[in-house]
Amino acid sequence: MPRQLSLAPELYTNSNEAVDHRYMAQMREQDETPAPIDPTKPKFTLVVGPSPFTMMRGWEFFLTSPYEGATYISTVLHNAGYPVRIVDVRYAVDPLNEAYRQIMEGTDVLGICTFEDNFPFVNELMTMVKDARPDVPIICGGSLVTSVPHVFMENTACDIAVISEGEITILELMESYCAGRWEKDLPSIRGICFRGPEGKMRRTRPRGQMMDLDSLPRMRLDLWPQSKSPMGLQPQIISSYSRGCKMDCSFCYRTTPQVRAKSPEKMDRDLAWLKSQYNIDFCFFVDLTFSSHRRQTLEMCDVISDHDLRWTCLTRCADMDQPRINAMRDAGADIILYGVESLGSEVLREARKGNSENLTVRAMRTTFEGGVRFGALLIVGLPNETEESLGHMVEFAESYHHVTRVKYLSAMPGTTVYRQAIDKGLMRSEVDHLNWLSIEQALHEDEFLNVSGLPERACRDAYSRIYDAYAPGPVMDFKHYPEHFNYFYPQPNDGLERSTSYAGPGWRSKFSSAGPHLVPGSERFTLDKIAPPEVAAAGSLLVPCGAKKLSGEATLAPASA
Ligand code: B12
Ligand code: SF4
Repeated sequence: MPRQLSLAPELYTNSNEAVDHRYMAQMREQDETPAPIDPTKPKFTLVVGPSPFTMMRGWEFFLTSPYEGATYISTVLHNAGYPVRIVDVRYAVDPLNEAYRQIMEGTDVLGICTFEDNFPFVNELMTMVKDARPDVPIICGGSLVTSVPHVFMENTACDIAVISEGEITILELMESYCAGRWEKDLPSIRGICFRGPEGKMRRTRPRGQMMDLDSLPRMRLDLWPQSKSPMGLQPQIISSYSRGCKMDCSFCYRTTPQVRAKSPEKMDRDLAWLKSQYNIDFCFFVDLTFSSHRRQTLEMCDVISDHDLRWTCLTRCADMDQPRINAMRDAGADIILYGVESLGSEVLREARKGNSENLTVRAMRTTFEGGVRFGALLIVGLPNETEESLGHMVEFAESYHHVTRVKYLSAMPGTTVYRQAIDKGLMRSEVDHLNWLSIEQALHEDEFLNVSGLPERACRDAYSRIYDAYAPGPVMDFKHYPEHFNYFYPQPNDGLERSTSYAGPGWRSKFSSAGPHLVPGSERFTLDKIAPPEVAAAGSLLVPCGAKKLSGEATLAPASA
């Protein structure tokens, strides 16, 4: 347990009351034998909104894959007999009107997945739905509403905010709703915020996290609309064996921070199901730190190796050694993503990262020697970064060409960095900041909150050079490109021989990043419009960001590229 916990203390509790055990038992039973869909039960629509986030070449599958949070929420409801529909507008041209249209096709209760980068969409959608159908209750869940429930309850039409893990809470909420008992029950349903009769936000006791992840059902990926599309489900999926992280970095938000893991037997059953039902061939294990515990990592690799998968995962440099890398290689690991973030010792100390340049170099050598690819995740603009330490990071990237993601530091709600940004007056209001976060595309022209105080030019130059030094992602033959996608920056430079020997010559010559189009109206949220002038001047003067040039200057390549 870290010494200083920066996230809300209520996130560190356990779902260990009688009611939790009842629903965990129900989830297990209904995984074996799902209840038949009962047409008299309320129709539950779950909306997955747009994100401006782009991915570098070889990682596009990550943007379009069904993902775990929405899958688990819809699966437990489906298995309990509710008619559930996922409305996935992640890459619709006009996500707001498309989501509204689909909701109006038949919804009794609306669930919305909230993320750091979709506040304006969620906010505007809730207003539209409430105007048309005030009788439809709106339940929000996910990382954003968990980090700032007060913003939702004070500024939006959200009726109920589900905090942290959602499987038990949504089952309890819906059972009570079906029985017409919300008025009486809501104050005692743990893990929610709702509006009391006087209109004031009320927060119930925390739900906490399940201690036994084996209660989770096997994921029903066929609930996603992609499974009914002409090409069917993509064979690359997102999955995990654990939730939480033992660390507490200053810039990172964890919706379910406590470390909990499935048993190897459960993992084996899950992978066998995913393989046989959905014919998957690649998995991104999104455990926050896949290799944190040596014995467990070895056990999980043993399980994975029985399922003939190629895969990738996220982890920490400090949590790698020869036995782990060998087991990961033997189980099919293609590239391992490491949260390097920075090389500056003062930067890493301030960020509570528990990493150092030495550990990074050691992890990189261990990974290379194990025959696995090393992918560094880097941040430009953390507190205490200097021009010198940034320059060193650029040299590191250009020497090895093993970067898989670079981002400007983002003040994510609920984190230490976020609170510091508020204290320093970098935001006019939390709502302004949330609106602004919806235009961050993970491209070099993004606007940024200049927390480090470095010159904008130094940050942008470092970003561009690091970006150009990245390695190919693991899925170069991705076929499920959506019809409406944006393709950025053809890059004729192949980088090191290591990259071409993996991905072939010209591997990023058509585009080097791809992602959805920005949502119409994004131009309302640029820093010059929503932040103090000195803040806009420090991180948005030199290049127009995507939202400023919405007229469409991005390079477009054919959809089938
Ligand atoms: C896979 C992943 C992605 C993928 C897939 C997208 C996705 N939407 O999941 C991609 C690459 C696209 C992605 C992109 C981004 N991500 Co991301 N991502 C993750 C990751 C690694 C796993 C998510 C996951 O599946 N978790 C496991 C599931 C079970 O947990 P969950 O998603 O929180 O869902 C549970 C509850 O939140 C709740 N719940 C969720 N939705 C709903 C809806 C309802 C109605 C209810 C009742 C409950 C409920 O119940 C679920 C089950 O318990 C997490 C880290 C992590 N391990 O959680 C980060 C994380 C979610 N991402 C994060 C961020 C910031 C982003 C980006 C904005 C990029 C950025 N700026 O860095 C983008 C945009 C996200 C988006 N709009 O989709 C942050 C979110 C912080 C925040 N406060 O919002 C996280 C927590 C990582 C981190 N520590 O920084 N991400
Ligand atoms: S950045 Fe990584 S190591 Fe740090 S708290 Fe987040 S998931 Fe854990």
